[in-house]
Amino acid sequence: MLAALERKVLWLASWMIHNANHLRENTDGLKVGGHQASSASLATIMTALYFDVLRPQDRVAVKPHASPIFHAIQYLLGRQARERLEAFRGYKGAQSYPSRTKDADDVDFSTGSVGLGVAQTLFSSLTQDYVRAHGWGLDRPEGRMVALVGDAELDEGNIFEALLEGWKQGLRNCWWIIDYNRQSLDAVVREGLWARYQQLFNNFGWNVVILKYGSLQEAAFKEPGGETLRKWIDNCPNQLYSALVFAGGAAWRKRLNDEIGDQGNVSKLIEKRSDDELAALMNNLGGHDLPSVLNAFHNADPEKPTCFICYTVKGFGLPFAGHKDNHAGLMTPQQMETFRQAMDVRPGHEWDKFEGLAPAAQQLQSFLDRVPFAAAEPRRLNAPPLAVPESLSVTIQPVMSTQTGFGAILNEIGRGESDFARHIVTTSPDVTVSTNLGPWVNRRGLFARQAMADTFKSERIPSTFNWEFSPKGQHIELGIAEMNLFILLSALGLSHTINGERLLPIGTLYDPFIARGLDALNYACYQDARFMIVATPSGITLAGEGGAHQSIAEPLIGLAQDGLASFEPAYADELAAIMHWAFSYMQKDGETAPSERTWLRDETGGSVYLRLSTRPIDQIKREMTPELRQQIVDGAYWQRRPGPNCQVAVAYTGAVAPEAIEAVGLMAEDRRDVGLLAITSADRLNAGWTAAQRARERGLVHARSHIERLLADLPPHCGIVTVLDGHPATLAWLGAVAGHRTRPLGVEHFGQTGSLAELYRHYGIDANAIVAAAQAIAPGRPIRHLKALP
Ligand SMILES: Cc1ncc(C[n+]2csc(CCOP(=O)(O)OP(=O)(O)O)c2C)c(N)n1
Ligand SMILES: [Mg+2]
Repeated sequence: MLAALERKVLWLASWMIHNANHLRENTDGLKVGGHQASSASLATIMTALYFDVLRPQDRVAVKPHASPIFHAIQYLLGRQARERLEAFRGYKGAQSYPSRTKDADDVDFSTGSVGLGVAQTLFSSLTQDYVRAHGWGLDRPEGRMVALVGDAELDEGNIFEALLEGWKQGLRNCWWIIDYNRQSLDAVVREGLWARYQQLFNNFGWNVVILKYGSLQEAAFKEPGGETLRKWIDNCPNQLYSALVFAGGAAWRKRLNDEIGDQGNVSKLIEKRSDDELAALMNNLGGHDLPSVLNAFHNADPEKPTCFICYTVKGFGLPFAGHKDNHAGLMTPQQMETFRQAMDVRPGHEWDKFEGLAPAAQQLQSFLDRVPFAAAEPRRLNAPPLAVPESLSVTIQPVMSTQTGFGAILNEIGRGESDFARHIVTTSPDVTVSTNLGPWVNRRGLFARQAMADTFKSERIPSTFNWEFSPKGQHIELGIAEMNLFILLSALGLSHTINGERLLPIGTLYDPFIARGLDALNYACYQDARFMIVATPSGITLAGEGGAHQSIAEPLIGLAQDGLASFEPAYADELAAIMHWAFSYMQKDGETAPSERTWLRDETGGSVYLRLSTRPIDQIKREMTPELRQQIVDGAYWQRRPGPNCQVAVAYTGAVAPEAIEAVGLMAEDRRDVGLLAITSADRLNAGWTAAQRARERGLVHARSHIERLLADLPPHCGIVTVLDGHPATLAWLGAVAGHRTRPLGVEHFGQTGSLAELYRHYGIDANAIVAAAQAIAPGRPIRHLKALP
């Protein structure tokens, strides 16, 4: 039965690709892409997994190019529509690479950027352990987190970073199945890679299972002369093996005869097989042998992570099997026709599920109906939102930084025993203390499956921080790798759909190092994982630390990254309002229609990025009215409303608030009614503005976004000076909203060490630079307090 399904899966995947209209054309005008070969090498393994081995609670990251095989399997299981397969790689069709958010057929983990899906399974397994250690979801069976990994995928460094972390955290229930087809995109891989992998995985505490020979080969090795054949196979270089797979039976015969053919027994072994039989024998690698594959999977130990190195042939069963140029290769119409005949598929019956298979349709269907993986509905779980407290309390010191505010807010949350507090999980790549998570960790402890005492504490050596690990801890301490931070956040942030238990994950790191994990952050957002990142310190405000630690481009990342609402507050009360909103926003999963007030799609929810600073600044004594709170969350408010005679306004973000305020003061005598706009989220302002414009273009003439309403207070001839400690383009677009002349100030060049005042002056974001810019765009009488610029 499985063999028939394997055949069908290979056919459907090949047909799907052949049929797709959206493939690139190469320079000769031939269609390429679709990755028929790359998919085919996993046909056997995925047949075994999905139709036999997997259980509904298991979760799989399928390597990007095996997407057609995955969709074909889902189709056979009745979970994918034929129309989507017909539209593979097309609009609203099955996606080129499995996508949790864009595919309709229950993709567990998206893949595409190689290496990330693999690491996601490891962190998902740790997340499952975290959830269960906290006593949640114990009525459900434990799932195995499985990655189907291309062998060239293991070149990605993030995999090794994850391996190290998995070893530290006592990883279990995780399988990495390596499709060892010894081919990457361009070429054939180096000899003997498997041995490096084996050592490496063993070193990190994994079991390693090598599936090299199929059962046909094992049987042949037992024949007289079989050992010689085995030795020949073992010594055959990857390139040659691939080339012979491509060339077929006659070529195998010639080569084997040339090299080992004069050795009596082995000659007989070769002679007694036809060309086709010989090719079948030589292609019968472990990863294409159902009995070997099933046996290996069924005997894996859940208590240890397991790496299966499965020898396969790229393009197995297809005419270009083994050819090193096959990566994007597509079967020609003639080859497809031959393949169709070989598969016994009649024209017009290409999509029929049981066409050309030996077992009766009824038998096949009743087998499919009983497949364990497809037994429970639905596999994708959910958890109700956790109630967020009315407000987050924080004692505002007269002078404080947003980073201190963050530590204080979490410390307050940490005092409580609410469900909300219990579901927060924090994590940081070795910057827990320096990002102010210390007080929270002191209260809630570090997580480990096995308790570990803080030796400093037990030895009674005074220390500010209590570093005790237990299964109840709520902080996951990571090594420095930022990739791991974001993939862990991705796993924690999907816990509600994978474990049926919602977590509120918060990750902290230094702002510039977002770039180090950026692809993983993008990946986490693409999967719609829900988390909060708190990035601090940021910008040249970090003066003394120098250019390597001073972020410039991150505000633009915040603006552009889909799935991530970005904020950069200046004051602690703003931060409390934003975090309060964020905890609800992270849990939303509603309508896609935008709000008619802001044109933001807040009901769909998302993740949140807070760019914070270590700079202590004077706080404003004020009441947090509901209106102010709303505006802070919407992205901006007039800190000083522009008067009717206003000629210039200053719009600032974040830590440069004191410079903006000072500049407004310096100008007051010479420019009337100067406005001061506090921008807490350039991202949300920009998104609302774009959406409102689109709505108007569609005929909703009254659509107005928050920034449009705010700037309506500003006379048209006014100039706007924008300023932030980050790239000036972040706010430069404000001028386009209502056509105000705008001068954007910010940091464009690498930072350096110096005092705050020196750096702000050097990069042109101090009060004097703001005044100079104001004078230039809002001419009038000279501003008396303006000094010559350096
Ligand atoms: C981060 C990233 N870089 C590059 C690519 C382009 N790419 C897709 S698959 C691939 C290599 C495929 O080799 P392997 O993992 O061995 O898979 P196979 O095709 O052999 O099954 C490359 C370089 C990618 N998808 N992601
Ligand atoms: Mg490969």
